[in-house]
Amino acid sequence: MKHKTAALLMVLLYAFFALCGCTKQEEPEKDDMIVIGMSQVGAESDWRQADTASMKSVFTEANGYRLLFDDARQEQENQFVAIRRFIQQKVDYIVVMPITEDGWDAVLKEAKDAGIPVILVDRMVNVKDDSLITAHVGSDFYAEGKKATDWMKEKYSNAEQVNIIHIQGTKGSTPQLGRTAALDDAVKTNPKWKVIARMDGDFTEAKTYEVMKEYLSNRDSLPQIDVVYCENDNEAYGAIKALESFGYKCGKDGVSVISFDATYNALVYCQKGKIALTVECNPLLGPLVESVIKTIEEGKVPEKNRYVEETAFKPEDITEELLASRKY
Ligand code: GYE
Repeated sequence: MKHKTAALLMVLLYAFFALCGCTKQEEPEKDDMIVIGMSQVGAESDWRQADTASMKSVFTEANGYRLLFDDARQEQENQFVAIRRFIQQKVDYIVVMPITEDGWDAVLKEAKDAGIPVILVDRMVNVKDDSLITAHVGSDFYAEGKKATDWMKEKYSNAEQVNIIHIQGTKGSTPQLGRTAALDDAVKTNPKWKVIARMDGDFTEAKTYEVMKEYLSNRDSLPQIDVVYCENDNEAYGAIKALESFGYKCGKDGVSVISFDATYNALVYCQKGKIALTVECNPLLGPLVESVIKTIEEGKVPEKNRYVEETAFKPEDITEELLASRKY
């Protein structure tokens, strides 16, 4: 009897707390959490995975954030869908790594009309109204490309002719546009440089391996290859694999493979001499995005554009200490 009364009391108490929404399960959302809707490009490269890891390590519940993360799988349309969902969910900030630059006016206007600040990471967008973007953090891709072409100028200063294969990244993306423009400009001012082939590697190893193998399958009728300018590390791995499978030597006295990002594996390739130059592109952008958000939370205006410091590595620059300390 006693037990029955106690059980009844428990049920009544539970019903009472459930009604006023005070039970443990029905705990209201902690409204001091900053909610971030993030639309990431995909997982196409080592760089991208390091970038995602950096974001996820900063925007944790322990740090006061609720992160709604969406992987667009390299499709811009998926980014639009995710952003519209974030707007409906009334997130506090929208963080976007835009795949390509064009086509953003409408969806970003919707975010602005909803009063949600948009922070761009890594890549940029091409919009008529600059006020659609609150801030951008990332790299100066033209400057990265120039580091590569400056190195080429020095390396081939006495060459009669320099034959270049150019493997591009995702067409219309900011890193592709910047790194391509730097090469194009350098080709214009170096009459001995010749782009003998230009292919789309979409920033992936698999695609580059495929297009390079196809190209090299006519090996006997091909001119000499001096440089393969790959717009990221993963493209360089695919290119090296294809070149070696056709008997080409990559490195000193062979083909100079250039890459961008300088992630850990590329540094190892470079140490072995297979990559002649790897230009750094820093993916650890989580802390910078957080500093933009903190600035806004303090009621201040963040810097509109923030570029990260970067360098470039040749085989002789790769020390064991560098490899041991590399975080991506
Ligand atoms: O270089 C490449 C990635 O946008 C900077 O995208 C980024 C580029 C990076 O897939 O590896």
